[in-house]
This record gives sequence, C-alpha cells and structure tokens, in this order.
Amino acid sequence: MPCVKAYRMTFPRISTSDYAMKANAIGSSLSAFTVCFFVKLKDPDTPSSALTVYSYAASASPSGNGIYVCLSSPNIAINIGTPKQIDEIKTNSKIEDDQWHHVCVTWENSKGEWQLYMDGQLKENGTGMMKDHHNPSGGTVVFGQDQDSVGGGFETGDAFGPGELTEVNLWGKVLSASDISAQHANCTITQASLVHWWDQFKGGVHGEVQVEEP
Ligand SMILES: [Ca+2]
Repeated sequence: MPCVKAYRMTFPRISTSDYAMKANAIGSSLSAFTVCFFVKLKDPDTPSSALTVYSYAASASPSGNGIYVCLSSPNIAINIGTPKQIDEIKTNSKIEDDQWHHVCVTWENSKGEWQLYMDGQLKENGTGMMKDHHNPSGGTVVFGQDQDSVGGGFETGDAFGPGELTEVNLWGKVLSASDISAQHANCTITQASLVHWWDQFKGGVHGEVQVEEP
C-alpha cells in the first residue's frame, strides 16, 4: 500500500459524474512539468474506457487537452498540448494487474523530451514532443475525466474507473530519476516546484468518488 499518509480517492464505476476538479490549477505557463500518481485498477484485463487519470484544459478542445494521461488507449497515452488527439504519445506500456502502481510523466520544451516512469523506473522516453511549447496557465485540472471543454465535456469512453488514486501531483520542472524513485519507494513527495498537490483536491470530488483516509 503506497503513501499510507495520504487519503485515497475511490472511483467505484465508469461514469461521467465521478471526478475531482480544481479550477485555476496552474498559475504560470509551464516550459516543463512532471505529473505523478499512484493508481490501482479493479479490472485491468477488461477496461471499458480510456481510463483518463489526469487532464488539464485551458481552452476547449474536442481532440486534445493541454495535458492528459490515460492508461488504456489501449496502452498508456500522453498528450501535451497537441492540436490533434492523433498526435498523442502512444506508449508501449500498460498496467496489467490489480495492484498499486506509481506512474510519472515528464516533459520539457527545449528538446520536446518526454519520459514515462513506472514503479520508480524509466520505461520509455522520446524527443520532439511539442518543442518550444508553453503549457498555458489558468486552466482546470480534472482527475478521472478527459475535458473536451474547460471543466466539462466528459465522455464515458474516456472516464476512469473502477479504481483508486492517491498522490496525484504536478511539478513545474522535470523531476530527477532519484526524486521519482524516492516517491515510489517511500512516498517522499518533493516539495520544490510543486504546482498543485494532492491535498488541494480533497474538497473537489463529485459524484460517487469516495475519499478514504489511511
Ligand atoms: Ca473526450
């Protein structure tokens, strides 16, 4: 059980009614970021949707948010501000069991370099993803849904569940491999450059999402 000091959010079903939201979640535009979370899937063999864990939208887009990370498209897929969903990063990695896993995605705009870490280890990386892009500020973060409009436009086929989340955090820099492995190993959450953090979402849950204390 990871991060026993933190609360968990349980998503009991697939529904566009179940999510956690924070408006004005990113205060300054970002030339780099890291998003990390712990996730546990109830039905890893039979996902009925794309399982969007994290989305950030600063403007409406039916085909691509500012940022999203989904687990089953059909593998882990990442979008960083691309104008078309077809240009998302389609990784070769996926979650294949019903245990807790730690996932981190990093990106920076000088080389457009991205990295995917799973359970504290670098799994995949690449370059040329939205070089020179700045992720815009002032948008809305949603856990559990893809946003086709800011704070809305949810679709069942993109939703997350059934499953659990904890410690979904965003930093405005690329975390080091040692920072990421420390999160996985002993839940050390690097405080420097945190943009939004887990405690801020406790009051933002909707639908049947349950907050469970450790
Ligand atoms: Ca969508």
